[in-house]
Amino acid sequence: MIIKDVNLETVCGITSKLPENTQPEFAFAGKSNVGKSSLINALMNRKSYARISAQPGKTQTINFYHINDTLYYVDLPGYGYAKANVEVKAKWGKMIEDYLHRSKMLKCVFLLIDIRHEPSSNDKLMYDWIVSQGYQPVIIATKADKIKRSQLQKQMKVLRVGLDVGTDVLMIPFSAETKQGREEIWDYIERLAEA
Ligand SMILES: Nc1nc2c(ncn2[C@@H]2O[C@H](COP(=O)(O)OP(=O)(O)OP(=O)(O)O)[C@@H](O)[C@H]2O)c(=O)[nH]1
Ligand SMILES: [Mg+2]
Repeated sequence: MIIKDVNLETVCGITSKLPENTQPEFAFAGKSNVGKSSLINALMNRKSYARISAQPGKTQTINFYHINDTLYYVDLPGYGYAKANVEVKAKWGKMIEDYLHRSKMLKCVFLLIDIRHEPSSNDKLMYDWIVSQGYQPVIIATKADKIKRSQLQKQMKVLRVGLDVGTDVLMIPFSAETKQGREEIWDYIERLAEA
């Protein structure tokens, strides 16, 4: 995908109304700090257009990035951010649920899981919940640069077992450092956007 133009078009907080976009949307979900904003930056060919932080809980809104005036990347707030208070956490959860439930243009949800760790109960809940909303999530195994190449297959298996998904579910290892996996994700998005 050639990125000609990116524009943070809509930012939705807990009280904002969600946009009614008419072009395909691709959403990125996953726990706090897993690398959602970093992936979106890589997919936009921008270093830091989407805000990234070493501190979890950076993205606290739903951000719609308009790409080439043809499709949207949707950066979701991370779940399981321990420091947020219960009320805030519940509101973020509701916001993500509302979005997945209501979007008419959502083509695919990418669920990001850190390649180094066994999926948490929240990851599993999120996976099952996305499925229950009628979407088949694509798993992105993030931070692939943090493990040895020789460990890659083994760690992918750990994610599959943890989420209880077979090899029929697409899982793409990705690194924002090396950009491993970026082309594959772009190709996938392009294909769905045109479909
Ligand atoms: N080594 C390495 N670090 C990464 C990678 N992706 C993200 N990080 C780091 O992980 C931290 C969190 O990245 P973000 O992209 O902000 O994560 P997020 O999922 O958007 O987090 P929230 O907005 O809090 O939900 C930052 O310090 C990033 O630099 C990766 O592929 N490799
Ligand atoms: Mg973020």
